Amino acid sequence: METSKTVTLKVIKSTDSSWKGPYDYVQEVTDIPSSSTLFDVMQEAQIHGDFTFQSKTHSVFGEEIISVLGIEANYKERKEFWALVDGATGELLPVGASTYVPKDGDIMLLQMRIHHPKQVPC
Ligand code: B12
Repeated sequence: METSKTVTLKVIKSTDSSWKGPYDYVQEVTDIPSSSTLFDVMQEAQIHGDFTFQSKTHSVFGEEIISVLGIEANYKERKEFWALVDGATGELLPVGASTYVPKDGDIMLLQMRIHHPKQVPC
């Protein structure tokens, strides 16, 4: 029997803000299967709330998040990317949205960040 979980999705649109907030958007996604990936959580949030996002599929790493709440990351000109962040620690998730499986009660932060080539994991 599969149990369910609750995951909170938070968004920070400005590259000037700390991962601790203030947040531009917060949504609790409840009653989803415990096997749900972050990508599943985001799709669910899109169905039940005002959350929107776009992604493209990479042949190896799965879904890459390219825009959130209508805002596209401009990597070419500004080295911006939509970072997938652990909302409890501020650390980047080690894998992409369609691979990462958040635990019950987790906070997942989507934060616009500037890419610094020496950071981990990329
Ligand atoms: C540079 C880089 C980035 C840059 C890409 C900039 C650009 N547009 O050129 C930026 C900073 C945007 C980036 C972001 C992320 N990355 Co990155 N990235 C890399 C790195 C170091 C090199 C990629 C590359 O240029 N390859 C050469 C080109 C010719 O091949 P390519 O397939 O066309 O490359 C594209 C993809 O790699 C894509 N891409 C980069 N990272 C990711 C991550 C995911 C999940 C997806 C779907 C696509 C993707 O961007 C490249 C250019 O379009 C790789 C390490 C590696 N060895 O591959 C990690 C790597 C691919 N990234 C990784 C991760 C985890 C991420 C993030 C999820 C981190 C995070 N927590 O936010 C985010 C993506 C978030 C999102 N929005 O979905 C992991 C993926 C692991 C996995 N099994 O899922 C890798 C393997 C690093 C690692 N060893 O952990 N990344």
